Amino acid sequence: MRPFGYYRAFTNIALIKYWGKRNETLFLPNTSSLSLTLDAFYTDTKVTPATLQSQDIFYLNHQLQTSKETEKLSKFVDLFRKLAQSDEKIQIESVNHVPTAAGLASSASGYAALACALNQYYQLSLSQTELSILARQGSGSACRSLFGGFVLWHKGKGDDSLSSYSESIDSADWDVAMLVIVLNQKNKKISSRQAMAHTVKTSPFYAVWPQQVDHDLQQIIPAIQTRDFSTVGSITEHNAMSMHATMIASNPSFTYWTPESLIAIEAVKTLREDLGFDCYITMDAGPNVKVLTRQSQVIALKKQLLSYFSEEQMIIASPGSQPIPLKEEQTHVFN
Ligand code: 2P0
Repeated sequence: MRPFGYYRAFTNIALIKYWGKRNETLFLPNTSSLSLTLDAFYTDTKVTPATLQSQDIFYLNHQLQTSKETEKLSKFVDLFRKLAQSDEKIQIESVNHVPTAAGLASSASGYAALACALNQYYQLSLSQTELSILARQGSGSACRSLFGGFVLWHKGKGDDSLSSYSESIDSADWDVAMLVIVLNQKNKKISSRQAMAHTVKTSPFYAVWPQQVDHDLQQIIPAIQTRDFSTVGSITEHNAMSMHATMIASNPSFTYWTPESLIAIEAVKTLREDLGFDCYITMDAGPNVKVLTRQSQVIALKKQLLSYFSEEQMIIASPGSQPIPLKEEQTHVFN
């Protein structure tokens, strides 16, 4: 039978953020971080032998990618080829299932899906933990998408790659949801990779960031375990605001926030303070605002936010699972 790998991996949103690397080659972070995997956004990735064996071939959303893009991915595939003692070239077809123009990062689900598809293709039988270590070397946040629910990515020690992996700490099969408010990207986007390096180098506020992350993790993990939603929410919101403060304090300063982001932040705070919704904000390397809320309140919350944003701008997500294998007959998504 012709070798084949085909997986779906879900994206994740950090509640305690990863911002800054201690080793840029191995993607080793300065701090641990914690995320929630979401069911609404995912990547499907298929790996098959390359038609011509001279080079890897990469299609993203049905478009053949440039040799520069493909080379980046080939370096990642080399990690698996080394383990499989293979020099075979492959074809990778990835489709991101993220609503059009959502501007949500897909590198987390992308590298997680690719790691799983390569594991299957090369019949490596690697564990989820081992796959999280490999996915990390494609994009840091990808290592958290190897698991479902609430996921902790351990920062690890020194330059020891094997010490920095993720694990699921709670399945999140309780009253948890996320409402993603999709906003326009007006500023020129600075990649998160460049942005975090710039923050580490120039922001005086970055000096206190690792201590804050340690403190936030110590508080949020027991709150998740006891399902203390409002504590989980307030730590999440404060952690995100603090990460963005480190960026604003970098030199030259920058921010991913837009005027619409501020409108969303204020609206969510008003609904919490005036109407008693359990809703808390988090934001990443873009203007979109994600609202951590209760599954039991998310529809009513979305209704309230319709006075600010359109139906199409708001996407409800539930906790997602670890990556799932797809069957060959499901390849219709590639047609
Ligand atoms: C996170 N972000 O924890 C943080 C919060 C964005 C803000 O991880 O350089 O694409 O590939 O390791 O994982 C986005 O950065 O960066 C990210 P690389 P990545 O989710």
